[in-house]
Amino acid sequence: MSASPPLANAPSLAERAYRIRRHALRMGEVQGQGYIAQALGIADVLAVAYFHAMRYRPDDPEWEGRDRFLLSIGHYAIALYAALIEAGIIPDDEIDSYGADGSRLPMSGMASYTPGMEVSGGSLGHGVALAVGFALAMKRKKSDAFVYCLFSDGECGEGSIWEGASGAGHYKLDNLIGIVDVNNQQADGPSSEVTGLENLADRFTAFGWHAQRVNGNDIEALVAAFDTARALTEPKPRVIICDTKMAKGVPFLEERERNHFLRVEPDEWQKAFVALEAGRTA
Ligand SMILES: Cc1ncc(C[n+]2csc(CCOP(=O)(O)OP(=O)(O)O)c2C)c(N)n1
Ligand SMILES: [Mg+2]
Repeated sequence: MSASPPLANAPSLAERAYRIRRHALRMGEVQGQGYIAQALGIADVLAVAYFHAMRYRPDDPEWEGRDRFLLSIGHYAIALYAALIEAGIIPDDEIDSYGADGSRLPMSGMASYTPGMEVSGGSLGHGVALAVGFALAMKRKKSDAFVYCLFSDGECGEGSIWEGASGAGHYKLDNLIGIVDVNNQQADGPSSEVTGLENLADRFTAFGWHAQRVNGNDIEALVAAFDTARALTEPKPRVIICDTKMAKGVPFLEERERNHFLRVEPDEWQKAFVALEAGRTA
């Protein structure tokens, strides 16, 4: 099974990642603060997922044959909205409504509000178990679609993640691809200090998964990892553990410590857009 071939003159994955970051910054500016550093950090992963790996129809987000993308970390909604805007599933002009009453873009992911948002989030720890249910259902329907689930390093401190991981291994869910964002940050400080990140890949292998660990800000490495995960014939769920840098692409924000919930002052936004543009490679 392969994703659609790239169109001639289609933007490069690096350009997609740049645009995803820019959409996220624009949403961040609407509220002046938020989970902006996470969105900048995960943009390369989302670019490869949405513009290299996944099958979907932008004009028909409910298309039955689509790959499912489950966002376990509801606070990363800003990142997924940015990818969905870039994918043409959400119109660009909704950015100004981000976080407002009645908006389709609430600050935490809500499945019933937003096209392309498969599950609601907010309470951490549920995505992997939900993905197990989705993956089992897809198998029953004889679908060849994949179920992707994005969760986070801090979230791996939730026991329910490992209950889900155990179930996925038990049912040999080879249609499930987990993606872990390891930015070594969570609400209370570095994840390596707060809940520990030791032997993360080994933990998944012990539960019967195929595990890869990659630089989540290296597009080529991500393409190879997604290709491997999709092409594998072993009857196992797969996980791609992605080491990312918070606020990637905006150096003065990358340097900020404790950027779990980032406040950017009104006079800093222009500087952020300029810094992002300066690093544009495509
Ligand atoms: C069950 C649950 N416990 C606590 C929280 C509060 N909370 C919101 S984000 C977060 C940090 C989670 O870690 P991670 O996603 O790695 O943080 P980030 O990388 O975004 O800084 C916490 C504890 C929550 N949303 N749900
Ligand atoms: Mg984290």
